[in-house]
Amino acid sequence: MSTGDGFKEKTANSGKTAKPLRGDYSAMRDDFTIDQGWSHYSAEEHDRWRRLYERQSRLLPRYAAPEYMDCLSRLDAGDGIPDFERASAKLRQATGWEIVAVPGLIPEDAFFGHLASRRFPVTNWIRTEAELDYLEEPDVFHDFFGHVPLLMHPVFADYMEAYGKGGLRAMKLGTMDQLARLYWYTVEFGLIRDGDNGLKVYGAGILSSAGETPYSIEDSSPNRVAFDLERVMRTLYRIDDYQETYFVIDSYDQLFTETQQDFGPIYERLKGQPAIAADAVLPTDRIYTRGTGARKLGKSQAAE
Ligand code: HBI
Ligand code: FE
Repeated sequence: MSTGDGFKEKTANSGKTAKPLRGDYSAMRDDFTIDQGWSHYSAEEHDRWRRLYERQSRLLPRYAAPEYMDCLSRLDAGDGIPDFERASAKLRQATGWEIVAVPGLIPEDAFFGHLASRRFPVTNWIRTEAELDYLEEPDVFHDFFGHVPLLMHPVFADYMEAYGKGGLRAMKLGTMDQLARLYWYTVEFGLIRDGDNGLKVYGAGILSSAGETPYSIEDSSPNRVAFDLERVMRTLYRIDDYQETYFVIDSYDQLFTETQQDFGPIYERLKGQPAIAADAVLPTDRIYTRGTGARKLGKSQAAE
């Protein structure tokens, strides 16, 4: 087995989490997957899932993209931590995707390799009672409730496979940072225009967060800017707080189309250009809302 502690240090130091990883990586297969161990979940863990699910579900009608809500209901996962095999049967039927259980964060090449083969890695442990509102590493609630539903949507499912293939290419070209920003500002924290109904959430990092779901749509603090691939690929992001800028797509087709082009020339253009601050607004931006930045100001004043 090539992993053991060496991998933990590597991933733990990959900037995603400052602490050693908490999952059980000892039984991992060479592709970094494990058995989910569905029968081992306790009644308390299933109860915690139900409370997280009910709390988030109350927010969905007002804030979530309609396609996400439709897919989530088809997964019928409200009664307890879902059995990945049963959910995979529904996913395969809808879009050919399936879930693979993992102990937590896995190396980028393994992660992209799974996406490129229509397999989504879902962490098999659930957060503790004390982490109900915030945890650093993705747990089964973030991964399943946030990421899995839209894999039932044909166009988004195509985007995720294309993203995985793009990620494998980016690793060879040394342009991982740009690809990670694209993932962050779409798959994790993306907003979408919902016709005349304003902006809605499709990003998993928002949809699995009780606080950031209303914040991303209603709060005056963050910027909301129309999606532009190169702008997103240059823009830094926060891993320790709500986002300072959200990017808005017009449709999932737009996302998929953007990944069909050859990223080579884009990477060439990006090479000479500096990264853009997470709270910046550019003269070239098509702006939905220019944020006040109050959240960041409030925190900095509190820190004084
Ligand atoms: N591993 N299990 C897991 N889940 C992720 O979301 C994940 C990962 N490894 C790497 C990674 N994400 C990021 O590098 C990508 O989001 C770019
Ligand atoms: Fe995620």
